[in-house]
Amino acid sequence: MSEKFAEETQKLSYKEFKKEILSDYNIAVVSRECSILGRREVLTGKAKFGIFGGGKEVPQLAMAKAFKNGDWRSGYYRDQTFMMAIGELTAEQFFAGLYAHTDIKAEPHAAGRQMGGHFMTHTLNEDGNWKNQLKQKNVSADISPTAGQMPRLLGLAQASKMYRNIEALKKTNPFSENGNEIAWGTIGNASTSEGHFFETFNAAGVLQVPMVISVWDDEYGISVHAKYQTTKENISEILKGFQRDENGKGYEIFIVNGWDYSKLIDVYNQASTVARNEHTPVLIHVKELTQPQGHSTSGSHERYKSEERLDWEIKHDCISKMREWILSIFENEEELLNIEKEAKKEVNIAKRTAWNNYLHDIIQAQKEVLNLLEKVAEKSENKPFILKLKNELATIKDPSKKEVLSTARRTLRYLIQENNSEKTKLLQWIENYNSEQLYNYNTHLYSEAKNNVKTIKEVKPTYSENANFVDARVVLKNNFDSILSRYKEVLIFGEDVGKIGDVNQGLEGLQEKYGKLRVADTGIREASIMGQGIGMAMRGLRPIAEIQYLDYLLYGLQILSDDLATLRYRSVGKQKAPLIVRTRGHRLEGIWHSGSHMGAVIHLLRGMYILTPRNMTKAAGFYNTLLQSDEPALIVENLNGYRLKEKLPNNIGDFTTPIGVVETIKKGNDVTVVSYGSTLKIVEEAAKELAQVGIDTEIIDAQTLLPFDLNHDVLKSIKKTNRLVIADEDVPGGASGYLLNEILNVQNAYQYLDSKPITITAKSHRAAYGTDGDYFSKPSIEDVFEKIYALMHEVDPDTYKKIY
Ligand SMILES: Cc1ncc(C[n+]2csc(CCOP(=O)(O)OP(=O)(O)O)c2C)c(N)n1
Ligand SMILES: [Mg+2]
Repeated sequence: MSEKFAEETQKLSYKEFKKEILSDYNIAVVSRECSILGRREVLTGKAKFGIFGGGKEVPQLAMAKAFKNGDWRSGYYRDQTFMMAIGELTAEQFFAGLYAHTDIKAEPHAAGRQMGGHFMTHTLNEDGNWKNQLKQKNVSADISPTAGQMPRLLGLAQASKMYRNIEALKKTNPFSENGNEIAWGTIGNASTSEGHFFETFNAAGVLQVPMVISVWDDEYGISVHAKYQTTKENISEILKGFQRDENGKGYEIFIVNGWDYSKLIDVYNQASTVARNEHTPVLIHVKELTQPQGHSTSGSHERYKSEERLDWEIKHDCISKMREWILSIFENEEELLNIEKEAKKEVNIAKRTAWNNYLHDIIQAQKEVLNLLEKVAEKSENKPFILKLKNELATIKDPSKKEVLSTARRTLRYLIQENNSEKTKLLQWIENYNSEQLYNYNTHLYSEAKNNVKTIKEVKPTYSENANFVDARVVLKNNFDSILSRYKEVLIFGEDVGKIGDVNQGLEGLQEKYGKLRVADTGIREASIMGQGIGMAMRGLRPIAEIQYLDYLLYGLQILSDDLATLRYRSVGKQKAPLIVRTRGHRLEGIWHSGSHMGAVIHLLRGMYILTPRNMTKAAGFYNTLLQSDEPALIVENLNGYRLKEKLPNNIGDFTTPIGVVETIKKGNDVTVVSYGSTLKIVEEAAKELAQVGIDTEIIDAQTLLPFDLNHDVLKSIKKTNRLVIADEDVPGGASGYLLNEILNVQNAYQYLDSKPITITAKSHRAAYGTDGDYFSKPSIEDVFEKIYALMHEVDPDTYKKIY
């Protein structure tokens, strides 16, 4: 027994001490039994896929002991024991997750939306408002991409720093008590090879935030040994330079074997103290862990581990080692045998109960369909065919929803010619069942709460009679000033955001005014800037995280796509992260400062709002709208718009730009032109020239790509003009392809078109540098003029004679 542990335990009575250890042992054994039976359930076909925490039980018991209410975990799929130890996972829930039970009461971790092993706790009430995070243990919803949990971890930890150090945030709140909360990260040894790990690790060292990262080291990443993963096969060894010392702040680094229960408890205690009190980040390298069942149910580890390694794993199994240790102290095997026997029983019962609960409603649905089929068959000319379907369904012992519903739907084909009350009942049943499943599988991509973004009313900018025209960046700057003074939880950060107030001075002077924490420079590390935003937004703050140029969003795009954009959906509306991502893009110079890859962005970021303001007043209005609600969004400002003149509104901070609403910026009768962002200026110029030859365009600013035109105003315009042109700077078929689909298929505008709809886009390659590079890469005024003119030539060749 280690010294510290002995000291701790002296405070407990012998009885309590023993009780706690045996209770821990019980959790470990229950967890292991879940893994063993879980694998069997998959291999016998009752569940689709299994990834379990076998071999990593003991360190998780220690982590759970140090984990306090208000703390956060951002981890990965091996942490079932930790979840059990903090009281947030029962064996029954474990199996409900494995079977994908869609009732969130039975399966609180994802209501079946995520594969087992992906956990969360609920941070939102039914109405979408925050719960008190200080009264619970908080687990941010897991994702599968390796190291994808790291960027968010940084933000979760940084929130504590903000709450501790920003005066205005110190008031009582449901997120933090003086920044005492730790963000605990877990990651597999192999996943530390990912850039996200190193980037986050460095950033947390710079920021000095209360973050404790545990590396569960089992020497493998699926079949690939550490020698292919990690320099020197040792992550703590190569991270030694991060150790804090007399030369500067850094990390506290611990190394401990994963089977050493008492040492682990010491280490986690120390880590907790350092991180909580000093806000120093900590690495705990937990070595000598195993994977007794292999990586997942898709393979077996005998394929890639040597006999010798397999033998070593048996000897170093953390539960066996813990058992040896307990016996060396208490010398009573009887108790342990009893715990093991009871655990087997308990898990078996939990498994059966979860299965029966999961099946209950499906079997009920099966019965209903069998009944309905029996009745429709009676009256149908196709009786034998329907009865065949019915009998097939009846023989399925453990039906899936798919089997039940598809039988019902296929039956309808035999009833096409018939009309009777039994058929109506079957139709009704299908409709009801579909809408129930719609809730189970298709809701919560965006907020469904009362204050969702779409409900925020438009407030137009207003102007004094003698309003000044100013550089457009001043509109933004004044608006950010107003935002920072109104919303104490707003934090703005990114590369060059602090000292110089961003590369276009949209935040000029605001760091001086609001301090280095609220308007902050960051390192060049887009993924973890996004992570800072996600994590802090999960803890009640309102981060505005800047990506310097739209082109560099790609570095942060994975985490936005996999983590932020899926958060509401994967948590079934039980978690949110209302992060605003600010960037600037479209037209300027060269391959990496002219990006307008909006098609790529909108398809990867469903779950966020994608806003493309045509000027800075519109952009400012979007920030104001978003802050009145709680949904994540990306705002793309126009890179070439900051120095253009805009009139300075006199209701800065109050005006809003509505989301999902287009704006007609020029009325016309001949052709509807839909565009957005920088391209609008080109379109407007072309429209003037087209007017000179008698072509009357109607120009519509899409304003928001996600969502697009909820009121179907474009359709109304097309009903008048019967012609459609979409113009943007993305690649052919990019965002223009998306808009075309929205307009033709969602709004059903195809039926009002008298001409082929056309798109005017940039070339497929990226924009070449310089004025001429731009001219030959992106749509020009001449391109827009000529394409629209050619369209009108086709309509009326006599009036609009060929140019070429
Ligand atoms: C980005 C990404 N690449 C690949 C995978 C597939 N994958 C899942 S787990 C895993 C190995 C992870 O090993 P390690 O981090 O050591 O964790 P362990 O499973 O050993 O606990 C891989 C390659 C993934 N989920 N995400
Ligand atoms: Mg591993």
